[in-house]
Amino acid sequence: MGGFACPCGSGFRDGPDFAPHKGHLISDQDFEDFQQAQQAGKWNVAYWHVKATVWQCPACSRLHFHPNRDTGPVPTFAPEAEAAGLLRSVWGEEWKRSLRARWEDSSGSGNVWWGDTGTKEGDNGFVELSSWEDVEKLYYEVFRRLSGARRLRSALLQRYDRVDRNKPQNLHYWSFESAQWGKHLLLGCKGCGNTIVEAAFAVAGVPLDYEEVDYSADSPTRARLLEVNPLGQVPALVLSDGSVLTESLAILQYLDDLKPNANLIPKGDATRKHFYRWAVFLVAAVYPTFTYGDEPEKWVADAAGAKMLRESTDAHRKAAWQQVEAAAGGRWFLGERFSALDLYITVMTRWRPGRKWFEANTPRLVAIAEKAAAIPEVAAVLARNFG
Ligand SMILES: N[C@@H](CCC(=O)N[C@@H](CS)C(=O)NCC(=O)O)C(=O)O
Repeated sequence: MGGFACPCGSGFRDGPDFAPHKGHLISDQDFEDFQQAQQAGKWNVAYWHVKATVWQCPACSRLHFHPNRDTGPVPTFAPEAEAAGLLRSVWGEEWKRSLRARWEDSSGSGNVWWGDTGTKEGDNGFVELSSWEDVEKLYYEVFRRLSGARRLRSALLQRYDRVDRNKPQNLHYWSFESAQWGKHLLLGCKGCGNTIVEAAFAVAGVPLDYEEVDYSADSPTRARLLEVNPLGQVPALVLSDGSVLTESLAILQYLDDLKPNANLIPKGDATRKHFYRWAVFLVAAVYPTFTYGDEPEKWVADAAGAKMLRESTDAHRKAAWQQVEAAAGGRWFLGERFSALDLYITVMTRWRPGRKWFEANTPRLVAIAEKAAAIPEVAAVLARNFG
């Protein structure tokens, strides 16, 4: 939709983004379908329920009603009384705005925009800039002002570097939904795999509620754990919408999506593939040695078989750790950069076969674990779990 010729004689444009003279109508009969699709994150389906897009002529307040599924002529409705601003947000000036900033190394240009990009009054803006420092400075200035006043919906700072002009680095991302972080609930048991997740949330600065459960067969909290994770394992994370995430790596990936700047998972460089290789190795090769070795009698009927299973999983674990040791890059597992792998190592080297064995056989992993344990946020989590 480009421009409108209003019967009043004036013309106006469809845009710009978040124009205060543009709105959407949904039939009450479709409203719950719309909400349901939205909550499921199916934005295309949700938009399908928008019955019409409506524009209000800024000169005469006439409404131009454009049914979304009908290409016929646009009906217009003239008000009988003063009717300016009908399509503005119900929150008035307090509406939650988007903030976006982008910079392109190749063209040496960038811009920052927030709110209604076409309106100069109020806290809205579109500013073109010719230095990266200015883009970054203005972005954070507006970010602090709008988020402080609770008038921000989402914010994104992107830089298109010369290496890959089409793929921006997302340098800062924030959303209103992810700001409601207090609602994450982690089910875990002291010193178990949830410690890795707790440490990652602490490093990312995302608050976490915690519920202690015991996964053993006769425990009074097992029923509660099974309700959340039918596999009976921790960590299990309950999100604010009630949905559940299990599997430590899936949880870390989710957290990394929420807080990309926490640098838990490398993005856009060569270490990313090594991160995934060794993270999956830890959860798929090392972790199961505990699943089948912790209580071998769960898996094998006779005592001799159970003893053998315990011994063979212990031996297999040691061999797997030697491979991890051989691949350790230096300061951190991936070399110069910290990642969530260092948190896995920090926690898992506190499990069997015990610290002494790790010190004797995997000194590089122990050094990484000690360095990570000195990060104050990690230290607090370790003290709670192993102290
Ligand atoms: N692949 C899972 C493994 C989780 C796991 O094995 N957790 C242990 C505690 S550290 C557990 O719940 N064990 C009880 C069981 O497997 O029944 C992950 O990465 O989160």
